[in-house]
Amino acid sequence: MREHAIAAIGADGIGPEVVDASLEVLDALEQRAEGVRFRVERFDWGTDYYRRHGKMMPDDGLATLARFDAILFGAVGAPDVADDITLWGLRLRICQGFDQYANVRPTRILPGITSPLRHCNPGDLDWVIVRENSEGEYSGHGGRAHRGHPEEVGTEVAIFTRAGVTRIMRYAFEMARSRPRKLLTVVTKSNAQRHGMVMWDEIAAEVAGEFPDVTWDKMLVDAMTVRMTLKPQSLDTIVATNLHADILSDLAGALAGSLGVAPTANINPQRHFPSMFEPIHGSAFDITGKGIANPIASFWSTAQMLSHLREQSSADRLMAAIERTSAAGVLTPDVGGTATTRDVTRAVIDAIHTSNI
Ligand code: GGG
Repeated sequence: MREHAIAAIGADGIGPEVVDASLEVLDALEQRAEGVRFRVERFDWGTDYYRRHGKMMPDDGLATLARFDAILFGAVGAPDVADDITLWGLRLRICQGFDQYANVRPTRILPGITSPLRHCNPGDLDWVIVRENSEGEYSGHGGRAHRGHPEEVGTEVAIFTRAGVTRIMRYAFEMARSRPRKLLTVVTKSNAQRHGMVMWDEIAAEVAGEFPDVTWDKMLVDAMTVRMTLKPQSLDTIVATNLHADILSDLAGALAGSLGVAPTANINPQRHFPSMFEPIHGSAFDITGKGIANPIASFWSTAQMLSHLREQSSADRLMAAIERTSAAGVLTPDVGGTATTRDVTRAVIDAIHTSNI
């Protein structure tokens, strides 16, 4: 029996709704697979926890999570608590504490879902964005002085290290090499940011020497938004800094139909720590509790988790079930349908039970 310990943290807004749906799906996958068991433990950390305890998770939260094989996460953010507290107190604390330096964001137009791009066929948009997930603009360095005075100053320092840039470039080139087109675009802003970003470009060129079979090019982040919109088929694997990739992947999700279908994996490639899987979207307070959150991003993230746990046949079965459900038009309102979270979850579970994969 292969047993995997999964920590489930729904956290805020629609996070618990989509994580609960994913756990039902995981249960169905366990029933279909031979010799696999998912031992799930739920944690009530997040903004409600913060309101009760003054912190987003307990002080020994990372030590608790370290005992698990993977983390399934929902979303953070609440209207009445500052976003930097909720983000740094939970999601970034886990990403940085567990050195999950590679954030992997696949984007595809699923069958039955329409891209807002005119003339864009499903095969024209098939990308993986690799987001540097441990440093850069999210290093947390900077400060404030002379608060409230006219001469107040605030600094936000982006830190790029040779070690950090080299490892994410290697990860991205490996990812590009594993895909049929072997094509990588390195996103930069080295025309205006002339220190860290110039080093980023230099290291990209150095690492490229280790991957002669991968074709690569370089794009300024502003021009990249244009290329993603007008020539989506010219892209395949993309690597960008923490902030650039955060922005570009929201655009990617929208171009694929909705952020409601956009998954992400926060990976510690060395497996020294558990990796974390979550939808790209945030807590979406405007639709919380209405039962219409799109669970597909969380399901797809669950498929990423299964691949990471080396349960590839369950991952394939889940992706096939998601595609069968979207192709059949069982879609939530964000992608033009009238289905509820429950309807989509039931359809995916049915597809898991009846598939021949
Ligand atoms: N599930 C993703 C999530 O909760 N994101 C909240 C957020 O504000 N993220 C900002 C960021 O990752 O840069």
